[in-house]
Amino acid sequence: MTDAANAGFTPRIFSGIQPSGGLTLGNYLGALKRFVEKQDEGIETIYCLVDMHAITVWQDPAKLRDQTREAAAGFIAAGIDPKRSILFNQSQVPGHAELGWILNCVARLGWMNRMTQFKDKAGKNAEAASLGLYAYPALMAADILLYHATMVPVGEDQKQHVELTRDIAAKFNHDFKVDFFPLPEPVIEGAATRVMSLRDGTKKMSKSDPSDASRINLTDDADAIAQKIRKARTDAEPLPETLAELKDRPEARNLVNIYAALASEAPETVLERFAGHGFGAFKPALAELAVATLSPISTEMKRLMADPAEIDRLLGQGAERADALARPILERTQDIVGMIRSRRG
Ligand code: AQP
Repeated sequence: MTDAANAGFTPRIFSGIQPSGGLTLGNYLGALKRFVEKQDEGIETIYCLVDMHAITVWQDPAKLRDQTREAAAGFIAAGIDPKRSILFNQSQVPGHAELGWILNCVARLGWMNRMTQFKDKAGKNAEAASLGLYAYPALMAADILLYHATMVPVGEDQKQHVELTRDIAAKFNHDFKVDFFPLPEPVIEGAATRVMSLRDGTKKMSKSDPSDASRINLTDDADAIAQKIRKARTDAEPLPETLAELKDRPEARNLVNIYAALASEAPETVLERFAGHGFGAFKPALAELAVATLSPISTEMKRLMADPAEIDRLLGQGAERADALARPILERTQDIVGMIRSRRG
C-alpha cells in the first residue's frame, strides 16, 4: 500500500502528550500550539493524554491524576475546544491496550531495538527498565491506528515512532493481505520542532528534567518566566544576520527559534530585527513575548483546575466519543486476525 492509498481514508489527526509532569514550553511549541492550529483548520482532531505511556516510568498515583487534569486544563486553556476536538485520557478507552497487544505481535524485536527514545530513557541500566517502556512505540502505533488517523503532529523527537507506526501498519496489511490501516504521516512543522533546555542547548527541554530552570512550565508566572529567560545559558556574541552563523551556537539558536515560534515568524525574520544586538537586548524582548503568550494560558489553566470534577466530566465525554470511533476499527482488526467475538454478536 502506498501513501496515495491514504486518499481512501478520512483525513484525521491524532496526537498525544504524556501527563508525566507539567507541560513545558517544548510541549506547547512542538505540539499543543500546532494541535490548536489543526483544529482551527477544520480537520477532525483527536487528542489524548497518554497516561498508559506515562506509567512506563514510575509515577506517583496521586500526582499522575493531578498531572492528567493539569494537562487537560493546559489543552483547553491553549485553545483546544472539547466540542470540536476529541480530548480524553488514554486509559478510559480500552481499545488502546487491546490493539496495542495485537500490534506487539506485529512489531519485530529488531525494529524496537533501533528506537532511540528507549535507549535515552532507559539509560545505562536498560535491564532495569520496564517492559512497557520497551513496548511504548507499539502502543503509540495502536493509539494512532485505532482511529485510522492519517496525520500525527509531533515534535522532532517523535518522528522515529511515527515512522515505526507506518512500518507496523504496512506489515499488518501485508501479513493479512488487507488494505486496512492507513500509513500515517508525521507532521513536523514550525521553528520549534525541538525546543532545547535553557541550561544546555544540546539537550531537549523536557518535563522530567530534574532542573526546573531548564524549562518553562505552562504554569510558571510572569516573574518565573522572565527570570528563567534572563538566566538562560547563552554566549557573549551579538546575534548574527544569518541562521547559518548560529550553527555552532546551540543556546543562541534555541532562543531565536523560541522567539520565532512564539511570534509565528520565521527565525530569519527574527534575526533581521535583532542582528547586531547582544542578549542584554534580546532576552528582555523574548521574556516579554513569552509572558504575553503564556500568561493568559496559565491564568486560564488555574481557573479550570479549580474545578477538577468538571475536567473529569469533559474527559469522560471525550472518552465516550473516542470509544465510539475506535470500537468498530478494533472489532474489524480482531476479525481480520481471526479472533472470535461471539459474546458481542
Ligand atoms: N523540547 C521539545 N521540543 C519540541 N517538541 C517537544 N515535545 C516534547 N518535548 C519537546 C513534543 O511534545 C509532544 C508530547 O511529548 P510527550 O509528553 O509525549 O513525551 P516527550 O517527547 O518524551 O516529552 P517530554 O517533555 O520530554 O516528557 P518526558 O520528560 O516525560 O519524557 C510530542 O509531540 C513531542 O514531540
